[in-house]
Amino acid sequence: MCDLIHYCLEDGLALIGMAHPPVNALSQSLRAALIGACERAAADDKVQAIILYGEQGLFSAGADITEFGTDASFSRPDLPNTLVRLTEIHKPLIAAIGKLALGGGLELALACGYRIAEPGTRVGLSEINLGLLPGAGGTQRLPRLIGAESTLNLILSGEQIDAVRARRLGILDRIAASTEQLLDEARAYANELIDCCAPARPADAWPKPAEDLPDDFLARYRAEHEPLWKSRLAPRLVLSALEAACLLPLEEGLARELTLFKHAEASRQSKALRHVFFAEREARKIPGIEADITLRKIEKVAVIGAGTMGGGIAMNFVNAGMPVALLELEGQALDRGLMQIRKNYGISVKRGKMTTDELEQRMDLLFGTLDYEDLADADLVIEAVFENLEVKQQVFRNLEKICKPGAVLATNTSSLDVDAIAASVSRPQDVIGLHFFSPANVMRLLEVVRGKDTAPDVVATTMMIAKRIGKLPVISGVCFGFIGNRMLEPYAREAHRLVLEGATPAQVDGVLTALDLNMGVFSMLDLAGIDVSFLMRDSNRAAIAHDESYCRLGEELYALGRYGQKTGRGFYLYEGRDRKEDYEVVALAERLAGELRVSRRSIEDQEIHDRCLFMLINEGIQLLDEGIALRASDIDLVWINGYGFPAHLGGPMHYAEQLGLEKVLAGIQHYHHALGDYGEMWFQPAPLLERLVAAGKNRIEKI
Ligand code: T1G
Repeated sequence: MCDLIHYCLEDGLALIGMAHPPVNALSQSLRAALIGACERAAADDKVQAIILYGEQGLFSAGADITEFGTDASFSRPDLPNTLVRLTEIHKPLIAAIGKLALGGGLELALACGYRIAEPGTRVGLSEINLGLLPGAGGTQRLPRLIGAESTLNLILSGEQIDAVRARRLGILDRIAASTEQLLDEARAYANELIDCCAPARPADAWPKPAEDLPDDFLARYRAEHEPLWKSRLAPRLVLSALEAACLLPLEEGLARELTLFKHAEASRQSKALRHVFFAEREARKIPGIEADITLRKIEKVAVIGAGTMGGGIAMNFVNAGMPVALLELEGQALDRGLMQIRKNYGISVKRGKMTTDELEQRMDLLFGTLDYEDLADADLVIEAVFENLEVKQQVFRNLEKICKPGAVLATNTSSLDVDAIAASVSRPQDVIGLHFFSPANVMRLLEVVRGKDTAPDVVATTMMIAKRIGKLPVISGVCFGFIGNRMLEPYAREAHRLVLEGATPAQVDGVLTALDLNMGVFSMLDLAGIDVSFLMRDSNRAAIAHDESYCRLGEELYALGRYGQKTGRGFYLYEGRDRKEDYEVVALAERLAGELRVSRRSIEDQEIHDRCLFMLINEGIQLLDEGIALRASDIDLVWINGYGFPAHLGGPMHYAEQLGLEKVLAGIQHYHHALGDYGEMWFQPAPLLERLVAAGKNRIEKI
């Protein structure tokens, strides 16, 4: 038997172990080996039952994603037909599931007649996260096992569920006592099935998957959920596949599923989401830093500042089971911070996501203090104090006196110069930027800002700890705004300038949300606070090239005390959670345009799209050229996970490649000439963009 499959015959049982590390991705070679082994077992009279398991423990993470979009995806034996064949084997086939069965991995287990899993197993049909739908029987077999509604919820969530819930739903027949006992219990299960002459496959638990549902269930489901799907294709295809499961015989349903899957696989949205999947894994790899570099031990964490950011940052580590010392200067501020953390966890308890015991266990990991001395044994210290360079430098000078050698000293600054902060201590090699996005305990993105002196092991250690606390770390070099906020500047500049030129905030935001961005520029600024963006720009005036032609609108609103949602008025009017256009803002824009001699006109949506997006893209390409961002896909991850850019567009860089770099450059050149002095000043194509187009390239990379 080839090395992808371990085949063992013992006491009438064929044990077939999949050995295709790291995740038993069901590539063509593994499919061929698997079907060969199963056919061998089916044909062997000495074999009375078959057990399928993951040789290294993990069962399977599904189809091989690298095959999608290539001929290998459906190269024989393709997965759908492989699984049909497994269902035809006339002997009990038991899936012994270790660790994970995702996507095609779970479909493989569903093609088996019986399923037993180890206690820590997680299963799911996660194809939706790749812009796909289950394409090897999941949309047809699972409804016949657990019903249409449970299947729909599981597929559309794309989530992994634990073994207990999977057992309760009926996906698993049994849960082994432990990981170590999984195979033994699978053997015992197989022998029980043999002894009681169990059928190769039990009868469908739900022969009519929707028999307990109203006739209009799917129509109502679509009507209720479609607005949330925005322009996403995959959820709509999933619904069509479930409809087939409810209305058609299995064989016809499988054919329908295959048609829908191929449509999804060929879609731009799935290509974009597959790009994002691999981008997230690529982001962990830092050129010049060996994957096996010795990391610093991080067991004790300290956070300085118990405000919104500091509290959120502390929660990340507490959630990962790590003790955190939370330092404040005043008792009241510390108490407020600890109370807010407790309140945040209390919301999770109310939502049933946490028990009160778990809340107390987490709070017990928090140690509030007013004394820097209590930070002496911390392995990692993160400051989240007021966004002012001098204040932060003083904090680091204090840390230098207190912290043990080798402690990592991190700043949560969102835009200040990390090198200037590092220069305030004599151990700059221990200093790094960890830019959390607010709310820090929710947002996945973490910009890891590498100073010029930051030690490689400090970079590698923080990348590891980021993953440990469930963050998506993206490396950035030091510049104003790092990657995300640096790109936000020109993107927001165009939005502001367009309002001076005749658009309204709602029109600009409408164009951006029509592209499926979570929020437009102005609703985002109202949420973050016009005061916050004003103070950030005010404290960095030298760092941001700007002219008042677009800053004045925000500055006037700031001066009027209109900070956005927090004051009920910003670019919009807020009544509770309702957001309304405010014609005073339009009148203000008209006045400012007069003062600044900006001519006003009716503006097409396409111009709004092109000016905002092309300037966003241009800045990203410039960041790549400067070496601030390591790769274009990192930039995509920042904007998807930090700014709500739709993942099904792949991020601004991937989107630019889909639009065509030539078109982006032509658009920038057009506005360079079409907008007078303003255009000449701001619509400067990034040299790398010009070089890529001149070289006939449409893939954004440094040349
Ligand atoms: N195919 C190919 N490579 C995969 C893979 C997959 N399914 N899953 C992981 N890898 C690679 C990954 O790129 C990385 O490679 C290495 O394995 C370790 O992964 C027909 C159509 C399983 C939870 O969506 O969610 O089945 O960077 O770094 O953090 O209906 O990987 O080391 O070179 O992520 O421990 C459905 C996707 C596919 C699961 C492990 N399956 N994978 O996370 O390690 S579509 C999925 C994951 C499908 C069928 C449909 C995670 C993980 P490298 P990792 P991890």
